Amino acid sequence: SYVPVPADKFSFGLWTVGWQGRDPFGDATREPLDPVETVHRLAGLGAYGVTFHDDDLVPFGAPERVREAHVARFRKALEATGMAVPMATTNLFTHPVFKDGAFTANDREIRRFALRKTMRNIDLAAGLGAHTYVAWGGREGAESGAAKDVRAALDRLKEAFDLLAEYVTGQGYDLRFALEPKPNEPRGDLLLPTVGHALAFIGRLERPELFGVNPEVGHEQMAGLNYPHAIAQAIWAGKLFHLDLNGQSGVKYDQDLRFGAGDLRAAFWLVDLLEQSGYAGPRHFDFKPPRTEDTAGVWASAAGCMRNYLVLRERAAAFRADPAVQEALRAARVDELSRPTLGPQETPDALLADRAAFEDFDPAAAAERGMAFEHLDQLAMDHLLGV
Ligand code: 3MF
Ligand code: MG
Ligand code: MG
Ligand code: MG
Repeated sequence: SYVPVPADKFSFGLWTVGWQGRDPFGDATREPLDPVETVHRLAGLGAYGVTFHDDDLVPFGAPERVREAHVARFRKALEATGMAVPMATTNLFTHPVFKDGAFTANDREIRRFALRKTMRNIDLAAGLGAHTYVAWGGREGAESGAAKDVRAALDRLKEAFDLLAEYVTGQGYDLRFALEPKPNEPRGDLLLPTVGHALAFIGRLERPELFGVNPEVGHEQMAGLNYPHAIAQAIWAGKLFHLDLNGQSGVKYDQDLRFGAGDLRAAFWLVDLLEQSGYAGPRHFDFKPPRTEDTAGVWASAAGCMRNYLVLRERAAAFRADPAVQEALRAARVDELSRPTLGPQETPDALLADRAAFEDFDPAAAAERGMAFEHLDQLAMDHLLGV
């Protein structure tokens, strides 16, 4: 059966099921959703956690007393359902003040406001037990060339994250940051457009150990990139702190389809990778139930995200357990790649002295050996299709 349980570690953003369907061409098609109802509904569906932007929980600019009341209701719902808050994040993109970005806005006052808004929600996140703080750039980017000095913007981005890391450390919070790359939308070009850009940026921060990535399926695919490969490199670098699961059909606008929709084969390889890698973090959905859906459709869409993950998890496990697959993997020499290319302590001189590696090596004969990848991939396809 594909019934999710909290041990599966599925989580959802309040803004996902709460999306009212407003897009650049049309108004909202659904009423606002009360975060308290969301917590209860998601718990009923078998999720373990819920995540939020500050403004998802408390309307922007609400006075302190109102803020406290919203947080108290939310906390009560968490306690009543046993739902966790594994992650929180800041909305630095909806209010018009952020029209030119937040940490990299040209306007210095806006940058300082953005930092304070973030620190305020970090306090709340830590208080609710979150261990990950996600930072998606939102509107950090540009539409035109001279308007944004990208090198200065990266200096300011580093300055912001160094400050936030110092703050979290000083407060003694058990919280790490996960940067979320995205190539474009809402700006024409965004800073830190891919997982690779984000990993390179993290290496320049003062406390890189506090920073990892939060890659989103659709964001990498919008750039035509291979999401499982991005996740594999993030894992390899020890930087997969969190992730955003959803669906996307190729290079186009950010679709945020439910997980499993769009590129199904990428979803299969992703689940295969996550389950094999020992990734123990949340399986977090950042999707949007299409604006065609009513309330029932919203919850059907959320349930579909989890169901598809569980189906794919089962299919991937069956693929790995199949003796025909294991034989095909050997025929494809996949295991050979795990063997170091050099012998233990082999020096450049030792490699130069090895005639088998070059002088006596027959490239033509090696080139003739087929790789048998097609047979292997067809077995994967059969497992994925359940035949
Ligand atoms: C935008 C996103 C964001 C981020 C979120 C940080 C609104 O395309 O993916 O969702 O995920 O702001 O968690
Ligand atoms: Mg997104
Ligand atoms: Mg998206
Ligand atoms: Mg996202």
